[in-house]
Amino acid sequence: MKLTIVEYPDKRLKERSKAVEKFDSELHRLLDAMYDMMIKSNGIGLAAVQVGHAKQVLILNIPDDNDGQPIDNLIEMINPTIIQASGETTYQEGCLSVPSFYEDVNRYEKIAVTYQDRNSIAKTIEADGLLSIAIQHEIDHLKGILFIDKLSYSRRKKFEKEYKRVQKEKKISKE
Ligand code: QAP
Ligand code: CO
Repeated sequence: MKLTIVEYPDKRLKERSKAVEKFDSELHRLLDAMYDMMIKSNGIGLAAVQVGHAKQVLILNIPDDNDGQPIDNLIEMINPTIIQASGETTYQEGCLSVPSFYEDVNRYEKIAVTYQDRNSIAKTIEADGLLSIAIQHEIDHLKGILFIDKLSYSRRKKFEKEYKRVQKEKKISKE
């Protein structure tokens, strides 16, 4: 399966992803291809809508303290729902669909999430720290929300200006 990253301002990123009903080999192929794409792109999280599949599928691979990114840390979530949330935290987020831009975003500190794994087995996970932030970021993708949608009006304006400038530079350097 060949995948490409959908980048802002592509309208497909605003789509609401649909619940997965079939836990078949096609879903497994999508998950495997998403993992390859995420690692190749130096990402720690990826939602299916970011590779053009508006399905409630996301993967996470948070690095360890010693900076490695072991596959043991891979979490695959199908049809996730946040069932508990508490506290507040701020983190400078980025996104593979909004390349080269990072900005502070407020999130819940701790969450509990129910989801299904690739074999449709129901799971519950409690998360804090970077994993909690990453899950919230990826679940937002399933609702068509990007981290830049959560910025204040003035920071969003600053983003639009800077992003357009960088996109223009990228275009010129390709010519
Ligand atoms: C979502 O983001 C996330 O701009 C995952 O040039 C963000 O993997 C989770 C990336 C913040 C937790 C905290 C971004 C790679 C990767 C870029 C990513 C880039 C190269 C972003
Ligand atoms: Co993202």
